[in-house]
Amino acid sequence: MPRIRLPLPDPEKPPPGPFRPEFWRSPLRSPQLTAMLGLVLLIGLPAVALTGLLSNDAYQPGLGGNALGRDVHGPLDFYLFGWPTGPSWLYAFTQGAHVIIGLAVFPVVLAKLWSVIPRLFEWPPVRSPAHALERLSLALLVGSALFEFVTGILNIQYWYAFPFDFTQAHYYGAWVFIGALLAHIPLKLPTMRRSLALRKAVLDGAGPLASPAVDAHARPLTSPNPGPTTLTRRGLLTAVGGASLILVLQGVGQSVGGPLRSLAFLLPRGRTRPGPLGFPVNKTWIGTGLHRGAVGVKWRLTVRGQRTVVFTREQLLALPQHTYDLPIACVEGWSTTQSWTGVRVQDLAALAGASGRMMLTTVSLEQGTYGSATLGHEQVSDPETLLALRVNGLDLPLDHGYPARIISPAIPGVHCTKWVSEMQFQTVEA
Ligand SMILES: Nc1nc2c(c(=O)[nH]1)N[C@H]1C(S)=C(S)[C@@H](COP(=O)(O)O)O[C@H]1N2
Ligand SMILES: [Mo]
Repeated sequence: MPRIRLPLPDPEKPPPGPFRPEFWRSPLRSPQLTAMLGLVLLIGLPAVALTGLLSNDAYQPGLGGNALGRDVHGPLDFYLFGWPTGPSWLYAFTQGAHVIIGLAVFPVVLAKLWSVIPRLFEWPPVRSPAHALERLSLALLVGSALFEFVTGILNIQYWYAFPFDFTQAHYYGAWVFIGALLAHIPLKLPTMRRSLALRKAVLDGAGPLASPAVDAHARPLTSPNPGPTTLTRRGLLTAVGGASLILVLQGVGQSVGGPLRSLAFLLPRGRTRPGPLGFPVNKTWIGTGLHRGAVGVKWRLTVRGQRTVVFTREQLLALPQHTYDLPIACVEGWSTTQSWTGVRVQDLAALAGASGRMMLTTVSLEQGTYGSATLGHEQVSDPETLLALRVNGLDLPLDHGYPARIISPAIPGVHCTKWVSEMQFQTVEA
């Protein structure tokens, strides 16, 4: 058998173009720049990941029909705790933080990728099995980071430009990202610390910068053939920081709302389409395509527990009414607190003979993804969880879910079903 020889690339002779170190001419690239950006991401990225996992928990995907929307759960579908109902602004806070910090670090991620781009064209592309593994983990890290940021930002703009389900893709993409990040941090932490220490030594007057020799094989980030300086490093960092700040203002305007809402120049809801009471409408009544008659005098609410009870809106209004200030906090990051009045979900459970640890499935007149949601025991047993009939002292507007909608403290807005027609209480094991 003749030995087959693969034409291995000559390590000394990279093909022309980006594979040659002198192709990369920016005088700004250096291990120190990469380390500074890395330090910001070392704090920012775990914060985004953690608040994202909290958001997943708040969606209560373990309950039928919620979030991941699957009945079969894989090994990564774990939820550490039942989502609490207090403080009522909890989800508005964690999700606002997820969106704001995510927006803030996005320009830093792009700058960091720019700072290491010569490494993408290392020559030879693969030196050893270990090197191949390292490059694969980097490909997963960069790919999943870009995927998470792009899908997240498109999603908060309500631009569903992708053919797959956002929640599932963003959730499983996050696990790829978290795994790759956990592998990357311990590998690169020593390099980052050495680069920052070196920078400090230079600032303290210890002499000219020398690249820290951490990995002798890796392509140096500093250009061997630097072009003229057109932007200082401080100028670059100011531009990146400025971009972050603008996006943070957008995020704060969107999440905190109120007068700050006018800051949110990218806001897809509320600025361009304020609701009838001046707070955002996610899906409008017209958007459901339902017939007006469906919410007229013929509308009934069916409540199923041990027995089935049917209510007209007048009968619901004749039950004890309670008023609470509660936020609607959407996964897209916006939130708004209003004063809701209606019947306690607890009271409706009692009228249908349901008791003990319960979960509740709400069904809307509207069918489809948002037409049903499940609330867990924590929500059902909270006295502030209402079937709201009125908001800010007025009958619910059609756009906000007339004749009746769910409102419950600290949960994602997507669980606050509008145009409710049926409530099903089920007893669950403790
Ligand atoms: N039937 C139905 N209920 C719904 C929705 C919907 O599209 N259809 N959107 C949900 C989402 S995602 C949010 S954030 C809130 C928004 O409530 P609002 O439109 O009254 O602000 O309603 C929730 N309830
Ligand atoms: Mo939402």
